[in-house]
Amino acid sequence: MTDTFCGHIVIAGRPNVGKSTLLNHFIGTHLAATAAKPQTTRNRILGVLTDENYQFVFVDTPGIHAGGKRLINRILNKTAVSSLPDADVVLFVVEAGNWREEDELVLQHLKNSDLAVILVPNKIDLLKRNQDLLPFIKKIEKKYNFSEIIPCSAFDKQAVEYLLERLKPYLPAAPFEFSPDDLTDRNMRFLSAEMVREQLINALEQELPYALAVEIERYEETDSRILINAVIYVERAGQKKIVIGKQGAVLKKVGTEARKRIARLAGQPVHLELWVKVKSGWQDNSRLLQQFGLDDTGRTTK
Ligand SMILES: Nc1nc2c(ncn2[C@@H]2O[C@H](COP(=O)(O)OP(=O)(O)OP(=O)(O)O)[C@@H](O)[C@H]2O)c(=O)[nH]1
Ligand SMILES: [Mg+2]
Repeated sequence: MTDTFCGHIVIAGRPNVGKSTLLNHFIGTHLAATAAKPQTTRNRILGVLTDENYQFVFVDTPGIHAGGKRLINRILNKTAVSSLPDADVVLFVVEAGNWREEDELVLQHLKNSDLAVILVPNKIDLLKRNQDLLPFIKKIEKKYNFSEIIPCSAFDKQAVEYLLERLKPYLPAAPFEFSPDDLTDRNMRFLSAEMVREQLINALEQELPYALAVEIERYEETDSRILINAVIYVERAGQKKIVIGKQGAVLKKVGTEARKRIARLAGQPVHLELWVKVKSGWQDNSRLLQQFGLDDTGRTTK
């Protein structure tokens, strides 16, 4: 007999609904990259929260999407869908009041998997009128036998705590999978690359973020600080100019912000150097995708 409870909560949904933001608020740390543009998350990332005898293992996934024709799109979808069978419960995150075709696509995958699914209409703070929530839920609840429907705003501490409480019954009696101090399965190398990519997405115009990949070439811990060299890969020479910005202004801003975030995560000062290189067609090149931590089996490689 064990007196601990531990389970996997897979956070799934179309891009940009707030999955990674929810993960970060569940664990109380800015671990996963978030941005106001779709397809920010590219890998499966675990976020671990241990609360007395409960261990929640949250699984953040890329947004399931339609339309993208490149190899990277297939990999992102595969990574998300292949995470589902591991779930003790799925949080199906949607945007309150804004049901789209891609939500329907996610639902199809959930129907195929026959899992316990909690529907989470997120971003309720953005609803123009509170009374719009109920008709939205009424429309969606018929589509699947949802275990529960729990609307929330990822920025609302009370709502997030309430969700956590409601998740407890789904965690099976089991030994802890991680040490109670662990926050994630990912190492600082991976998280550093994500923090750089996040700042790039925030700094750049709509289309460019898709063309970016970040690789950590050097990660070295010295007595006084961590030394990191990161390479930003773009697809075309013109994009390199944009990433660098006038007199290096964009790159400088990205570097400053990313360095702060990495230092906060590592709890140590960081020296970060950024380089930009062109690798055309990397989004369709399985060798390069693998090099950047993505592979076409949907497995995460870094
Ligand atoms: N107003 C509001 N914005 C939110 C909420 N949750 C997330 N956001 C914002 O929505 C945007 C997308 O959030 P992400 O967490 O990156 O979304 P995601 O579902 O992980 O997106 P992908 O990784 O692209 O699939 C960000 O700008 C967030 O700040 C919320 O409850 N309310
Ligand atoms: Mg995300």
